[in-house]
Amino acid sequence: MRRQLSVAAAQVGGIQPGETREEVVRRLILLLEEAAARSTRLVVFPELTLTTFFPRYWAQDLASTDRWFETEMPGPSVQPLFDRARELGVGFYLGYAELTGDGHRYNTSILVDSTGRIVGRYRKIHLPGHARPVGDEQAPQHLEKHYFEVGDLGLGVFDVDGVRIGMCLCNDRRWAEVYRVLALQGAEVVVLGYNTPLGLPGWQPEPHHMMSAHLLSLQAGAYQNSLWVVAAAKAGVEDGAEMIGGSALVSPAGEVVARATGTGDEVVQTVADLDLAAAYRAEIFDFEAHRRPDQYRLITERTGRGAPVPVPGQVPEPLTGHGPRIATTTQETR
Ligand code: CDT
Repeated sequence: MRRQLSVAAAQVGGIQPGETREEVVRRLILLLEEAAARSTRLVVFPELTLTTFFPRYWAQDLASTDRWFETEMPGPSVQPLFDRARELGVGFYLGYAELTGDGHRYNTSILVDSTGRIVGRYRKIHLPGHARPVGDEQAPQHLEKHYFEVGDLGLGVFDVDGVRIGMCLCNDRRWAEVYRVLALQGAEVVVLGYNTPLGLPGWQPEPHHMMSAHLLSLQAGAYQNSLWVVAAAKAGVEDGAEMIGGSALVSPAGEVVARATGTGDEVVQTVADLDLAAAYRAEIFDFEAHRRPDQYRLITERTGRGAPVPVPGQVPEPLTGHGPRIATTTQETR
C-alpha cells in the first residue's frame, strides 16, 4: 500500500485593506470546505493570509501598523477556521503577521494538524524588498525589511498527521539552500505561501518571466530534493496592486501536477504519492552516497559574491578585462 497525501493549495484572491478578519476567515472556511469535500487532508493557505499585503504601504511608525498583526494565534476572529478544520479533520498551513508579547514582528507561518493543534511554527528568513520607501512613498512598495525581523526559529520539519512537512514563505522558495536544509531533515513535502507583486517603483518585471521563475524555483526545489512542493498564492489585485497567481503542486520528478487556472479564490488539489520520492532518494539524489558537504564550505562562510578561491596546484591568473576567464580542458586544469 503506497503512502499518499491528499493535499491542496488554497489560493486566495486579492484582500482589500478594508476587509475584516472575519470576512477573510469566512472565505478561508469556504476554501477549506471545498478542499475537504475533495477528501483533502492538508490545506495550504498563502503568506500573510489574513490581511491585504500591507508591506506595500510606508508607515514610519511601526506601532501605528499593529492592526495588521496577530498577537495571539488563534485569536477570536481566526478561531472559527481552527474549529471548522478540526470538525472536518483537515490539517492546514497558514501565513500571518505575528507581533510577539515582547514586541517582535515576524512574517510567520504555522502548521496545524487535523486535531486543531499547532505543531510547527516558522518565521520568514529571506525578507525581500527594502527597509525604506523607494521613489514615491505613496506608491506601492515592498517594505518587508521595515516591517519584519529575520526569523529566529530556523527551517524546521514537523510531523503533521504522520507526514514530515517542511515550511517556508514566499521569497524563501527562490533559495536553493532552503529546500536542501529541509530535505536534510527528511521533509517529504515543503509547503509555502506567497505574495508576488507584478510591479513596484523602479522594478517592472515582465509578467511571464515572473511566472516562469516562480515555477522554476518550485520545480528545481522539488526535483533536487526528492520531495513534493505545495505553493499557495495570494493573487489578483489588492488596492490596485497586482500579484501573480500560479498556485501549484509539484512532484519529486519536478513536474507541475496541478496549477491554479485564475487569480481568484481557488482550490488546487492533488493526491501526492509520497513513495514516488523513494526512487530519486535511492539513486540520483542519494545524499549519503553522493553529497560532498566538505566541498560546500563557501555556502556557510560567504554571504555575497567574492573572489575565486585559489585551487591547489594552480597559479591564479590575473582577472583582467570584464569577460569571464575561458575554461580550458587540459590535464592540468581538470
Ligand atoms: N512576499 C515576497 O517575499 N515576495 C517576493 C517578491 C519581492 S519583490 C521585491 C517574492 O520572491 O515573490
